Amino acid sequence: MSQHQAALASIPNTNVRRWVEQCIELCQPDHLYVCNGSKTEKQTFLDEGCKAGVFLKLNEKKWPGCYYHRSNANDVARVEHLTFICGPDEDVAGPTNNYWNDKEAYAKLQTLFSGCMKGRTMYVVPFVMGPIGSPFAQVGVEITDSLYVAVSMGIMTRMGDVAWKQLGDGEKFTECLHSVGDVNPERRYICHFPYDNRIWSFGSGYGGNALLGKKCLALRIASFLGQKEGWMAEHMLLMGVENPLGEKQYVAAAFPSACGKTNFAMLIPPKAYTDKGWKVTTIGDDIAWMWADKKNGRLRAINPEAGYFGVVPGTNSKSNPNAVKSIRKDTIFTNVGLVTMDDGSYDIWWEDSDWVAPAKCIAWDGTEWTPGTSKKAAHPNSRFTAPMFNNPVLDAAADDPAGVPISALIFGGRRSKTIPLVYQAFNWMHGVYVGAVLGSETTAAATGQVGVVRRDPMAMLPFIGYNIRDYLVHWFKMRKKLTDPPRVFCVNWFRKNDQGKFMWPGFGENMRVLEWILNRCKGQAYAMETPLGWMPRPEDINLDGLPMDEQAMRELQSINAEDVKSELLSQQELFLKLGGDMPKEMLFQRELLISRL
Ligand code: OXD
Ligand code: MN
Repeated sequence: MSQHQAALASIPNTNVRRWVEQCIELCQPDHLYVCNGSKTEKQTFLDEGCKAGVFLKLNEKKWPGCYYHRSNANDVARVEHLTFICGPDEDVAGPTNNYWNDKEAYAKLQTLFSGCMKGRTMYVVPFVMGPIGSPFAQVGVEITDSLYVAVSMGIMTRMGDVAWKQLGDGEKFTECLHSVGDVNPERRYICHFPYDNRIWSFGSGYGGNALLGKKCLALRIASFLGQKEGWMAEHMLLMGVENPLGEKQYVAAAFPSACGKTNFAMLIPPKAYTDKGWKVTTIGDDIAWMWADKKNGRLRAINPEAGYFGVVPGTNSKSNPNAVKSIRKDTIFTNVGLVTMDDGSYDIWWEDSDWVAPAKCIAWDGTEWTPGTSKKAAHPNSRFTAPMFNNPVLDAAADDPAGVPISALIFGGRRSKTIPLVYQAFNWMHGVYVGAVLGSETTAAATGQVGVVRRDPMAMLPFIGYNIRDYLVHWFKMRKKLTDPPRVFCVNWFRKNDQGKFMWPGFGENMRVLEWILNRCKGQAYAMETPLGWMPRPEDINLDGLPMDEQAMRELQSINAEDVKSELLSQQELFLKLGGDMPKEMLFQRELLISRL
């Protein structure tokens, strides 16, 4: 116990110390280690991890400071069916979350955590979500028995002694208790206790279930706190766009999974734009915390994270050159293909990378892979964990505690029909409706049924940490605080023509749409009124250098009244789910849309 006592004494905050003592009693670890976040500590973790088989060091020349990790083959993704919102009554979870009575959840998980760290080390990982010193930064402390989690939290958050400074002798920190247990899906639970500012996660070592600062704290718990305290935690990327005059505007955008959020956040404008001096910079690629600026009534935002946890397959110099540069050093690769080089060192490979396939490699599930094998070398959800400071286009304000002012909010989904390339909502209240009914088509990777439109309100469906009724009301109510609200837009990069071909080139060319959006925010671009919202005429989007004419643009922007009526019917799914709990503003907005049609 004396080893524990010495480590405990290094925790400066008495509230944290008391809680760690309780967790020691429950989990009974052999060793206790309190992380300080230093470089030496990180290297020690990586070296220990290599000895223990948790990490493999990659070839230092090709991948400096990079490591390979493979998770259990049964543990490669978020598990929504095992993710719970817990509280004294069901209302806190609402119709879109799994609910578990808090007393029952605590009782069940206590039996699982009991003695689960015997023979293991308990890592105490203090961290800050948000730039240090920001009034919106939140402190969390994760207790975990996974070295992989401790190292990854060091990349994804501001981790270590900085958190003790941010917390001082305060009481407000999120208690995050995690154990990989025996990595058994039968004993896997991701539980959130929003009333207790607490997360208990058992049985998984996968990022979204185990790096508790990310989806669990920065979205589920934070969205609950935000509703109580009058701010917002959203599943949004944040980017800056500077025009040739040196004027900078910031944009927040929500897209459901598999719609290219990381690509958009690191977009490289077409040459015609960069030649003129346009620049795009990244603040964040996944999560935004936003509030109303008391001084001017505008929306401001920070990215609570410090790293990128991105999908690897498909990352290449065409799809996302800045991501390729961001992952070339100090990155952890999880569940990609593992290649042994001639000198015995290790390389990695993934589908749709910049490299030709190796003659053979070890696939994500640990079996041998050769080209032509029907399975993938890299799991479709294999991930990179990279520090945001690696990003060559990181925005100068990415670490600014004051955050950045948001000019535009963009919602987008994957829709092969019906939804035009871009339109602007009439106002904030209409924009909330547009975001709330956001839909996206399922892809082959995700389910057997391709092309089914799923409603994913604000791209937050799996991440709203409380009742969706109160969440939507909170969005509407934010209007009162925002005397100068951002303009709200809907985009669809994925519309197809009758031959099944994408009508818009996407990727860097999305800059052309962004230009119109940002000019609208400054009152400097034309738009026509349509039943859906304000839309650019074909000549209002810069098509210079694109093999696309105004007629093609007209088709891309066309609205078919019958299709929009079917869309309205399909939105019914969401209205039925909420039933009598649907906020009345949503019903008003739907009536307005019907009357415009
Ligand atoms: C993510 C997700 O991992 O949205 O960011 O699933
Ligand atoms: Mn995400």
